[in-house]
This record gives sequence, structure tokens and C-alpha cells, in this order.
Amino acid sequence: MNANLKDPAPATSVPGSAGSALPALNQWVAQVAALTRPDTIQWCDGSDAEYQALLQRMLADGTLETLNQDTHPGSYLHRSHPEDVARVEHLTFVCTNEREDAGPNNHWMAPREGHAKMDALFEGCMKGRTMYVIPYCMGPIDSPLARCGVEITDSPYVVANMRTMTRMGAAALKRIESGDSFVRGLHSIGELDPERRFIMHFPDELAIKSFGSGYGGNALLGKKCHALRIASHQARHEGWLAEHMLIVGIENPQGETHYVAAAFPSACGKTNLAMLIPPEGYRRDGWKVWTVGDDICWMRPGADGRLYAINPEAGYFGVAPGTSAKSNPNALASIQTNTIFTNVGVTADHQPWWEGLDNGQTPVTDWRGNAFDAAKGPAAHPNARFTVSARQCPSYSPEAENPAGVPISAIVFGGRRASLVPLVFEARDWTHGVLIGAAMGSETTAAATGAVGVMRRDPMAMKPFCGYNFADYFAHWLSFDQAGAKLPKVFHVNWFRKGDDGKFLWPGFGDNLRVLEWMIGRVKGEAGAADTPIGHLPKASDLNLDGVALSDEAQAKLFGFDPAGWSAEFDSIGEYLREYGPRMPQALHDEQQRIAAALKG
Ligand code: GTP
Ligand code: SPV
Ligand code: MN
Repeated sequence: MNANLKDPAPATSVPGSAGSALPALNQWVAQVAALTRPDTIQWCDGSDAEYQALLQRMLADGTLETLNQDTHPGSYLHRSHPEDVARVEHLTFVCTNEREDAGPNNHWMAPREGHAKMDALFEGCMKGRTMYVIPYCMGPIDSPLARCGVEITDSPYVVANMRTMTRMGAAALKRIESGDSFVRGLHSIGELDPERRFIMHFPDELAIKSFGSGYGGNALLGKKCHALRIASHQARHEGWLAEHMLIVGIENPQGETHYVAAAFPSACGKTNLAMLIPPEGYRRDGWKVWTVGDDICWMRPGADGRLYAINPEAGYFGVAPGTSAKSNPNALASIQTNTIFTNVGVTADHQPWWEGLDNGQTPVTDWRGNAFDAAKGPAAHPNARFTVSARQCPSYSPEAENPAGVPISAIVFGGRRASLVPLVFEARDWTHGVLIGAAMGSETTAAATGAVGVMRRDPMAMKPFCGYNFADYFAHWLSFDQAGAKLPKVFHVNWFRKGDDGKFLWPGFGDNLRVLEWMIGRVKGEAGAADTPIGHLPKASDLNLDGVALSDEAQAKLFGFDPAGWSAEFDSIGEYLREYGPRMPQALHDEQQRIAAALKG
């Protein structure tokens, strides 16, 4: 028996911290306390007073630094450990009884071994620290699509971020106490030693154990660990989808709004598309864009057969570098107040700064806290982030709080592809759409540790996040094609096609609305396209390109189709599907072969 279990339970010395009315929750908290041995246990209620006290505590111990309160009221800087700056995919595991259930797309460990490994790390790790118990809800608190969790952590930075990113505190606890099942997430920053760092998931137990990192998706367990890895597993069994997708509403001059969900890999443009500002001509005509979510989408079929989506999050944990008044004015407006910045640079008067901010200021301190020296690298870490409440975004959609969710008209897949892949094309039907998602490729970014710019398959932008075997995941996607279903149309986009000079050929950002307008036109049966083996491909003249100057090379590459190049791509897609063995749905093999044959013919 573990000797620690004999230790007396630590004091719950914080007022209003008596625990929960739910014995199962209290029991788990007591078990964790016996293992980790914190000095104090604090049950978080999500109140403003609690948040202010956390801030004071972090300012006092150096976890946070004050930013200029005249220009950025209520905003603070956190510098993470310099070796703890991104998700760690090589240290992230899915623990299912059978290795095959986690699939070749995940690192696997047997649950017993996973628990033993993690519990050894957690033993006594909170001595001298406060253990925070965070009840949270992913999704509007009154939504049947929402799901609850409780994260236990020894990081006040995690508590502060979870308060912004989720519906955290008393209301969530009430929902759990009234009978909602909840995900149990245990987290400790440990010693922030990369050699003692693991992010472990136990989908069958609705449990997460994360040790040794304080960063983003590794530590804010409501986000990728719960809302994608565990939720995707739940969704499969309950008939819904948990996806790495933004949700955006496009309102046309007639006042009709169509909602689009788009899956792009990490740091490939979700936040930007979700907060898009229409080009001048569109604004004049009355087009509006509404942000529902920028990273995660949960959707399920409604009574009318359409897919309805909620954003399970309540805030944005967005990439700072590249965010400017030009590229993403809504994000920039959102982060003027009450924002936690992580790993950005700082100006002489303590304003946050990053590469691409382009506001005429210069940094004096880099993300490590050293004097800025351009020769030694960027001022902001490439994966520097801001954490801010969704409600601060000027384009925040009131529908984001709708417990029923929003109906989805189009699903968009996309990645960073310097060559081959045109600006946009449309799937012929649902099965073809699922293949397009399954075949997605993208160049890697700084959102995860490892090499940047390497092309890899990242199906549906879920390679790091699918909590089970991709073959079963694709089968689950295919299963939505049922009698009575009114499924969205499926598209593929590529904002990142480059010309011979290595520069992007498409202006991107606000101009991406031109592509969204074409998609909505397709949904309504109004916009044109040519049929090709890879799908319905628009001509340049099928889009509104008023005011966009495209070179002949750009026109050819953005709207063209290279049969030989695509034929090689489809051979590689075929190989990829075969890596999953007999579990891969035959329908996807058939679709791949049909298109490969058409390309060769
Ligand atoms: P995660 O939060 O990591 O899941 O990422 P995200 O998909 O929300 O990424 P984000 O929108 O923050 O985009 C990150 C990078 O993509 C930044 O460097 C942007 O400048 C760049 N980007 C976004 N949209 C476009 C675009 O339309 N064209 C080009 N060229 N770059 C873009
Ligand atoms: C991503 O990497 O896709 C993110 C950031 O959105 S993190 O929360 O760290 O996963
Ligand atoms: Mn993401």
C-alpha cells in the first residue's frame, strides 16, 4: 500500500472551499491529495474575487509580470520555462486496453502501465503548493451538447487560463452535482523537466493525467485533452463529432447567415478566418462576419437532419506572432484589455510586442526576459499566445451562447501546401468529402515541438488530437451519411500556395471571404465550377475578385489542376490509407482508387 495514503488530509483553508455535495468528486479529490500531498486545497468558484487573488499571488511570486496598465488594462505577461513552449506530441499518449484502438495515429500505453508511470511522478509533487480544484463546463452551461470536467492542478496560471477558456466554477459544479458525468483531469507542472513530462489519456475512464508542462494544450486540460481527445472518443460512442475546427457565421446583404466549420492544422489560420474582416467592397454592400469559435467545434445532427455546432470554449488561446491591425483587427481589438500574454516580447514602456505586430514600436526584452537582440532570434516565441475571453471579440456571435448550437452549411478542410493544391475545390459528395479530410496534408508549424515546415498527413487537422484509431474515426465520419441527413457540403482550401519566387500567391485574411462567398453560392446552387477528378473546381471568374490583382502565374496555380502532380499525390494517399490495415473503411479505398484511376485515364 502507498505510504502516502496514511498521511492526514491537508487543510482546505480557503473560505468557501468545503468541497462538493457529490461524494464521488470529494473522494477523487481526497485520493489525489493523498497522492500529491499539497499544503492547501482550494476549490475554485470562478468568481472575480478569486481571479484577482490569483493574479496578486502570481504577480508576487513572479509567475506574472504587469504590462502597461494604461495601454493594456488588466493584462499580464507570463514567461514559460524556455523548454516548455508548445504541445509535445511525442510525449502524448492514448491509453486503451487494446493498442489497435488507439491506432497508428497515437502513441499508446496500456492503462495500468500509464497510471503507474504517472502516479509515480505525481507522488508528493504538490508538497509546499496549493492544489486547485477547477470544475468547468465545455460549451454553454445550459446546452445539451456541453460536457463537464474537473481539473486538479498546482498551477495558478492554469487556473487563470481555464477561467478564461471555459465556463469555470460554481455553475459547472452545480451541473456536475446534478448528475452530469465529468472528465477527471489531473495536472501538475512538476519540475518542468522535459525528461519527466507526459500527457496521458484514459478515454474509457474519462480521465487525463498530465505532468511536467505548464503550456497550453499540455496543461489547460479542458482544451485539447478533454474537448478533442477524450471528447472524440465520447462522440464516437454517442453519435456526434468533436473537431479541431473554427465556426464562423457569414451574413450576406440580405441578412441571411450561413455557418461554416473549418479544420486547419495548428497555426494554419483558424483564428484568422473565424475573425475575418470583410474587404472594403463587401463591407459597403453589407456583408458581416460573426465569430462563434476559433479552435474547437462539437457538432451533432439535429431533428431536421442538419448538423448543429457549439464552440465548447469560452475564450481564445491564440497565436500572437503575425497578429496585426492589418491581418486580424478583431483579434487585436480583443486583446487590448484583460489578456494574459505568454512568451511575447516587451517594449520599453511594458507593452506586449511580437513579430508582425507592425505598430511602429520596438521590443527591448525578448520572451525569455533577456535584452532583445535580433541576432539571437525573435522577440516573441513563434508559438507565443494570448488568452482572452471570447466576449471581448468585436465580431463575437450572440449565437455562440445558443444552447442548441448553429446549423452548419459547409465544412472546410485546409492545410499549408506550398505546391500542387489549388485555392479551393468542392467534394462531390459526403464520402468524397471524408476522403478529402482523411488525405489532408500540411507543413508543420511551431505549435508543437519539432521541425517546422515538414509536409505530413494531418487528417482533418486531428493528427495530434484524435483520441482513437483514425480508421475508426473515418468510419464514424462516414456513418453520418444516413437517410434523412441534410449534411453540409465539404470543401478544401489552401491559403498558402506559393509562387516560383517563394511568396504566397493568394492575399488571404479578409480576402478569404471571396472563397467563403463562393462556397455559400455552391450551397445555394448559384455558383459555378468545373468537374475534375479531384472535385468541383471554380474558374477565377466564378469568384468575386473585384480589386484583387492576381498575376497569370497566380491565376494558373490557384485555379488550375495538375493531373500528373495529383496522380502522384493520390498514390501517396493510397499508401497512407493502407498503413491503417483492414480497419480502414473500404469506401475510402474505393474512393481513392476511383479518383486515382480517373487521374491516370
Ligand atoms: P491554433 O490555435 O494553433 O490551432 O492555430 P490557428 O489555426 O488558429 O492559427 P492562426 O489563425 O493563429 O494562424 C497562424 C498563422 O497563420 C499566422 O502566422 C497567420 O499570419 C497565418 N495566416 C492565417 N491566415 C492566413 C492567410 O489567409 N494567409 C496567409 N498567408 N497566412 C495566414
Ligand atoms: C494548437 O496547437 O492547435 C492550439 C494551441 O490551439 S494548444 O492549446 O497548445 O493546443
Ligand atoms: Mn488548435
